Amino acid sequence: HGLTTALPAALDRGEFFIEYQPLVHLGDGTVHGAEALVRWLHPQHGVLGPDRFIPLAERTGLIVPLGRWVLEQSVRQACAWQERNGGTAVKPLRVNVNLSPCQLTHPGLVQDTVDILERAGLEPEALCLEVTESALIGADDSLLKPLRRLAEMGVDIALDDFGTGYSNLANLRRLPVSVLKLDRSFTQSMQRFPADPVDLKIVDGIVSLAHSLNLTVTVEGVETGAQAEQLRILGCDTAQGWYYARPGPPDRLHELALVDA
Ligand code: G
Ligand code: G
Ligand code: MN
Ligand code: NA
Repeated sequence: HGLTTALPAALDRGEFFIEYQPLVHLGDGTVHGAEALVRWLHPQHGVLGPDRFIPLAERTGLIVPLGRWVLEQSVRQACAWQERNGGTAVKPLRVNVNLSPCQLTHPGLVQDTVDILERAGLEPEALCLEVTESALIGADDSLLKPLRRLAEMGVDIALDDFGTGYSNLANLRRLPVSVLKLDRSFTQSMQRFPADPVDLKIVDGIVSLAHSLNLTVTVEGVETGAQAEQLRILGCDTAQGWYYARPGPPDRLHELALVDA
């Protein structure tokens, strides 16, 4: 109601902003890139998280222009990081952007993405698009085709929230994904040291399968060093969570990356 009617004007008025949460390599702790997470600075209600307005934006169709805006900002930000890091030993920083199911079915997705990358001058390999597992459940070829085209260009496709309910491991081989993002619930079960042996086996199995399919594994929601260590031993590749950093302004990522250099 109130928020829904205010949404379109909010985009025009520039009330949305993006925080970035770092992704680090579990092996050496260096920064790999960051996930873009959109927020709404509402004039009356203050900062609203995506859970408060993304569902409304999806229902009203605003998610298409909003998602395009998030993608453009994030791609430009990745370029800015790379330029500021030019000449240092830091590997090019990458950016992850969430796509909602409505954006997947929108016919402009591939061309918009190509245009945004070209305008900014960012190599496609520096972009990762995150799609939830549930969005691809039972996906037919028309839905997978744009993702496949983006993957062929070099864009990484990540399966977000992997392992939350619908997991169909056999389905993985027909999806054009290159990254599995293990859901936070797996990380939470690594809280105790040693973790529950069954949970360890499940994560171990997922990581082995992912690697045998040439997928990299990112873990979400890492809050302690013990979790990071167990997930590193299990072979997970990259990690994200409050243990490393909360979502924050773009300049913080640049500082973290330089500290690692
Ligand atoms: O950090 P946080 O509470 O902001 O994220 C909550 C959820 O909102 C995450 O699951 C994330 O996937 C989703 N989200 C954040 N930014 C975007 C966005 O730009 N587009 C879409 N579709 N989802 C987003
Ligand atoms: O895309 P996705 O659903 O994964 O969005 C990440 C969500 O998880 C955001 O809401 C973000 O604020 C939250 N988050 C990120 N790191 C942590 C963490 O270490 N612990 C917990 N509990 N939540 C986290
Ligand atoms: Mn995500
Ligand atoms: Na997620």
